[in-house]
Formats: sequence, C-alpha cells, structure tokens
Amino acid sequence: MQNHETAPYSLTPLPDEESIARARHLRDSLKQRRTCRYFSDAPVPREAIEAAIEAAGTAPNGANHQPWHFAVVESAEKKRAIREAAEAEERRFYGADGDDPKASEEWLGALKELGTDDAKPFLETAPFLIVVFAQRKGGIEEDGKTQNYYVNESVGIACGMLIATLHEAGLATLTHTPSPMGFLREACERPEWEKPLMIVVVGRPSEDATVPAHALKKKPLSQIASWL
Ligand code: IYR
Repeated sequence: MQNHETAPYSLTPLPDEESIARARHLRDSLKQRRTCRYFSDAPVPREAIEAAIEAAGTAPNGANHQPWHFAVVESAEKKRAIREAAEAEERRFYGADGDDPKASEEWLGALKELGTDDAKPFLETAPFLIVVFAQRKGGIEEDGKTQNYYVNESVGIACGMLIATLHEAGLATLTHTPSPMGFLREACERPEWEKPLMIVVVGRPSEDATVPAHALKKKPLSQIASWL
C-alpha cells in the first residue's frame, strides 16, 4: 500500500455457528420482501426514512465520493405532479396514448406476468417517494465539477441497502423507473449533473394488496452461484 492516513479497523469475531445463524436470519427476513404496487395512505415515521437513508449513505462507492442524493417527496402537490409526469411517460411506453408503444413487443410480453400498466396511483397514495439521484460529478464536496467514479454501481448498492433497511423497518417499497425520467430533476430541484436513477416508493401495503405469482419464483442457489 502507498503511504496514506489510516484509522484502525476491526470486527468482533463470531463463532462459525453464529455467523451462519445471523446470515440465515437476515436471508429469511429479506426473503419476505416483495415489490409492492398497492399502497395505503397510512403514515410512516419520518425517522425510519432518515435512518434508512443514513444506512444507504454507508454503501461502498467509487473513491468515497458518495455520489448520491435522496430527494424525499412527501407533499401531496409534488407527489401529484410526479404522478402526472410519470403516467404521461408510461402512456407512451405502453402505447396507451394511441400511438405505437415505445416498448418492444418482447418487453411488453415480459411484463404481462407482472400486470403493470400506465396507471401509477401509488405515486400519490404512498406517504413517501424517495427519488434517488446519481451524481455524475461533484466529489465529496459536491462542487459539481470533480469527476465521480463507478456512479451507477455505487448508487445501485446504496439503493439495495436503502430497500433492505426499509424492509427491516417493516415498510413496503417499490422501485419505480419511469423512462425517460429527466422530469424528476426539475421536480426535485436538482442540478443538471445529477441523473435520476429510480423512485423508491415507501409506505404500507393496502389491505387488499397482492403480488404477482411470477414474483415468487426465485432462482435456487445452485443456479445463481458457482464455486471455483
Ligand atoms: N416502467 C414501467 C415498465 C416496467 C418495466 C420493468 I423491466 C418492470 O420490471 C416493471 C415495469 C412501469 O413501471 O410500468
């Protein structure tokens, strides 16, 4: 290693059985997570959102520039504006505006099992929309100039940690990605060097919420892992 300023690092060692039990415990909890498309308007505590964003902010990332911003939308007017703009894009995507769909036939076919369409009422119903921005530039000082690195990877990991923390807090989430979503930059008053990556919708499932049966099919370990 090159000479650099350091701080000590250690982890409390755990017996193997304890490591295995803890890993399985978190796995079993995360297995209960579902992408929710039916939200109630029941409130959720702002402190849980704050803690989840702080958890996301610890994600590994390029050169520790922490190239993310989380715009938390809770005002009814803002949520309505975002819903209207998102649904306009989705109408073009699904061809619900009378024109040819922007999505390919193959893509629309892949979505059949999810049952999605251009209606996105959850963008207004759910108490919080966390709009996640990837900072293409800015560095740790957020100067808007310094180059950032591995931005998509960094912010993707942060989103995973955000969603996992919200799930552990007993909250339902949906990753929503209207395309294109440039309108979110203006709606959230973010600078041009930031790219909206996704909306994480947060709330509680409605009483009659369902998930597509397709979403329950998970690839087994033997398919998703190889050991060399
Ligand atoms: N953004 C659209 C389409 C969509 C695309 C994929 I890939 C999904 O996994 C789900 C939806 C929509 O939200 O309907």
